Amino acid sequence: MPNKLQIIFNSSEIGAGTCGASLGPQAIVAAARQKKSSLFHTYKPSVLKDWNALLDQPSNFPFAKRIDGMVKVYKEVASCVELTLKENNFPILIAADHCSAGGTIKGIQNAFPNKKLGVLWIDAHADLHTPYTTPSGNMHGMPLATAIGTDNLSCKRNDIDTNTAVMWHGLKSTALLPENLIYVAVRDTETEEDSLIAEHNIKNYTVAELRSKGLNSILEEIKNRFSSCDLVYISFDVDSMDPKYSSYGTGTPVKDGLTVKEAKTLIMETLRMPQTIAFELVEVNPCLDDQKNKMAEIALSILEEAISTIEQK
Ligand SMILES: [Mn+2]
Repeated sequence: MPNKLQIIFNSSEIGAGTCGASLGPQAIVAAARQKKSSLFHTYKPSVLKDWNALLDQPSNFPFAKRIDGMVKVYKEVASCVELTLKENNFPILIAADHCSAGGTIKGIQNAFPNKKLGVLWIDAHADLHTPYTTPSGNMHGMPLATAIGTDNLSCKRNDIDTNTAVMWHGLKSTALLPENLIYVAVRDTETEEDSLIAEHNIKNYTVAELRSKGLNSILEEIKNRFSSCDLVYISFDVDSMDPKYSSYGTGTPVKDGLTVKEAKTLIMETLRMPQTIAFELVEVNPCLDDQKNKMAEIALSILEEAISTIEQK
């Protein structure tokens, strides 16, 4: 059982293609204040440094934009997560772009180098691109490639410069074995990612499978798949949810996603697993919201439920 919870705000958005996700954590704070919640008084967030000023100038690295800043972001996130876990506290990260998760996974590995990690990745996207395969150069599509330590050279489409190659190599680790990665709701992938998913036989619970088998049976399967893992980390991108049930307040919304209730059930039941030691929520972008601050309000309600679930562990 963890001693206590530690909320961590990471406002880095240098990995995203659309700006505004850096305002996500503060939009969630605004939603809490609006409903007179004292959540952020009870759990005072640690606020990480960001390198978002890099967005005010062109990037020199077209196939891994602002990777010079991303190296720093990974270190910042990893060291905070490592420290939080070593103090036997439960980290809850509220982050802007999903690249944050690459730092989180590194931090977990640094805290527990000999333990086997499982990752539940709830997202519309597979985030398995590398600088060698990316069509956009946006690094928020790459965190899982760094965590499993792949270049995916068999699908190479870009010739990258030496600086990018060296920095990319530094971000990679073997913190996560592909067989211990489970996707939920991934539905917007590119062929280079599909090839890695097939090569490593990575399981993706599609929204259709989840509805046909039922959430309870999917959760049983997830528990079985994680039974050989010592630790579990949940990485939740709000774009896993269908914009028609949530809102368009996220950088890359994709239709046909989860309902808010399905997302909550998946997260809460996985949080109840004894091995689960970290949770992250990412990609709330209030600049893009078509319904005032609705995505942040939904994120807040997920956060509140997650906290009460962890408190009961
Ligand atoms: Mn996503």
